[in-house]
Amino acid sequence: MSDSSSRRAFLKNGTVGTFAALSAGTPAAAALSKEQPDAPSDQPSQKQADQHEVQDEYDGFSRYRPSRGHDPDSDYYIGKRVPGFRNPADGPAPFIANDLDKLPWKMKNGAKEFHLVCEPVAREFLPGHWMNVYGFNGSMPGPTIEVTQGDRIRIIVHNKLPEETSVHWHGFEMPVQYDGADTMTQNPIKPGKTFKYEFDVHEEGTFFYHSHVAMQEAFGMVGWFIVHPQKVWDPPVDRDFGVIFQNFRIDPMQTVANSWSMDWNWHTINGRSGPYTTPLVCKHGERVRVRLLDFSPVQHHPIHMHGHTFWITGHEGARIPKSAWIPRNTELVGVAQAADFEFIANNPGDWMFHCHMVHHMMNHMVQHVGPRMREDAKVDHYLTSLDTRPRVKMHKDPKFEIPGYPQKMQGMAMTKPMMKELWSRREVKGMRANAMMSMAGLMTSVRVLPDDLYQRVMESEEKVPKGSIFKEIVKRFGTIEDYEPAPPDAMQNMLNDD
Ligand SMILES: [Cu+2]
Repeated sequence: MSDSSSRRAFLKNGTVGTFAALSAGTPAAAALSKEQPDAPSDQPSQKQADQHEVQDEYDGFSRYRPSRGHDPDSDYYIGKRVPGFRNPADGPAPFIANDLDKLPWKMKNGAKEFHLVCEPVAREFLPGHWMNVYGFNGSMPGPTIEVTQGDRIRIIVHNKLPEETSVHWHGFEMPVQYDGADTMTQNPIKPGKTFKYEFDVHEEGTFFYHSHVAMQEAFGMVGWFIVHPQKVWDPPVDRDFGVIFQNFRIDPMQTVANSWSMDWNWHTINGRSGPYTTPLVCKHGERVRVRLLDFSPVQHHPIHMHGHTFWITGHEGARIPKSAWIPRNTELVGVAQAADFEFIANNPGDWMFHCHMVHHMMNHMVQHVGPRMREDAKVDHYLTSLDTRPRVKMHKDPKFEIPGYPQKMQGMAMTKPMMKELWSRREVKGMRANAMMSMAGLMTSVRVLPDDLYQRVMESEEKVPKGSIFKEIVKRFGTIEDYEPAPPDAMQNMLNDD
């Protein structure tokens, strides 16, 4: 057990001892709670590391139960400056963008050197349903570039697309020749060619990269570019998640986005549609950051989180001074904007985290056609045979053969293999048996789990029955007498047998 986790166990168990004065409400606690966040702001020293102690409660706000605190002007109102368990001396919490890789680098001639490959990509939006999009290094969105403030970086961009491109480093203040805005700042990178971008990163925050060709943006060409600050942001978080929200127009019978469209029917979070989106799993009491980027072609997303109130602590430009942080439960994130949500996970359960636009909470919502899936048609076939597009087989189920919306729309064609794949993921273990029915499009969930349940879900290999984790949370934190488990076979009438 590490020092920090033993301190944590110590504090959670409420053992009386050296730290008894930290109990909320004592004069010492009040003094500490004022002093701690204002600790000297250089690199964390050993002294600071030793000082990183956390409390269960701050000015009436508890990290373990729903609460707001006593005074809206308090630093700790709705958990505003309540620190996570992580010791800032250990550096920033690892950045996690589920379902996306990180782009490796090597130190060369004084710079972190990355190789970024622009290419057509097949992406599995839902189990078994692959869409043909554009991306980077085999992924859409592309792999995450992660650096530290002050780094010099070199990115060699390889163009393996069948057309010209350029890559823009969104938000960075660098020498203009590397801005990637063809043809204003560079010649386009021709197919098969490379281009070198190199600059010093003096900023810190939530950035991203993307093709600077508009139609390629609508094909999905984006990726995270996270810059960790040299000094860990205060207060420290335990989790640092990233989710990229995108819209695509992919007509029935097609697998290729219509990048000219002004309407959108497929929606992805990190390249997957609900319920294939991966839940953000954290432990009860932790401080959590979710960085959210809207890289949809034209539509904005009001992002709502259930069961918690979060603070907006940063935007795509920079970290926001604490005096300007805003508490919300719904934040509107516009196209090409990013927002950093931070909250204390003080309310255990499986909580929806989603765009609140009705049409963004569905998959393949297409007027007069209904929710039809299709088999693969490769992007190269598509582009070379526009007049004779490959036929795509439709599902045989009669309820999907009748045009008409919404009366004939009887749910998504969810096959048994799809359901099996959805439930094979560790992150959904123990959710209610019908949880997958409630998530589509731009929807995912934040799971707040007590330590032992977190261990069962995320770290153990034991079989966890559907609904068992949720029921246990109701038992501990709710009213079990009022709780009805989901009927185990409710998904059956949604299933399409082919
Ligand atoms: Cu939306």
